Amino acid sequence: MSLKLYFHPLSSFCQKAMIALYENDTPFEGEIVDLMSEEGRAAYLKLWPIGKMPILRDEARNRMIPETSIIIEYLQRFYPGRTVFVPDDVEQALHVRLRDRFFDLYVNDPMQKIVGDKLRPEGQKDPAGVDRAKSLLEVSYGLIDKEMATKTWACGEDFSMADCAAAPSLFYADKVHPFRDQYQHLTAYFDRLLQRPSYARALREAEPFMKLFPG
Ligand SMILES: N[C@@H](CCC(=O)N[C@@H](CS)C(=O)NCC(=O)O)C(=O)O
Repeated sequence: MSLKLYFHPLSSFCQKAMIALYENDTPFEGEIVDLMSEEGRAAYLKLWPIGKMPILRDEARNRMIPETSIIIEYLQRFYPGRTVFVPDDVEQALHVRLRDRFFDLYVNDPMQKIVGDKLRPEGQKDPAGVDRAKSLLEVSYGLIDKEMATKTWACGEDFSMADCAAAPSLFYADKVHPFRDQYQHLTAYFDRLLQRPSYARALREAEPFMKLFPG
């Protein structure tokens, strides 16, 4: 098999890449990375010294691809399928990339800040940083809610890379700073994401690890 994904099923960014792979039934081998163990981390740092998951190895093309948005664009280009993650049309493509960045930077990142803080030992917590992250999530929720009043998926009628970014980030964001009930269109969108078979599968595979999620 040409493609190997180094990942952890619980990780939101790894789920983003898995959704893209599952959308098009792209064959790949998964290797679970344990960044919590010293050995696992050291081995992973040899592959990608930045130490962020996931990373995609393409044996056929002798490439290592980090960064989920680049992984998805790579899949689109070299392993295309029925779901088109980034449209050919230049303006539509920019819109998808913007929405993808939005979910990564303004939902996933603040969510990770809050989760990361829960894992910090007493005395090393950052309440001001957590407050900032929650404020940012509020702004993001409001913007997504408005946006989703007229759309099925993040960029319109077609599922795209932006939806791959949205599903896992919203799932965990709702756990640490709930949006359900307060944001009607966002909630309806999130419910559609939960029904999407590619994400439902990623979520099912994360289930056995969910007890590791703090809080
Ligand atoms: N910009 C990166 C972010 C990846 C990322 O933050 N991954 C998290 C897991 S969800 C991670 O590896 N965290 C481990 C760490 O920071 O030590 C991407 O899109 O791939």
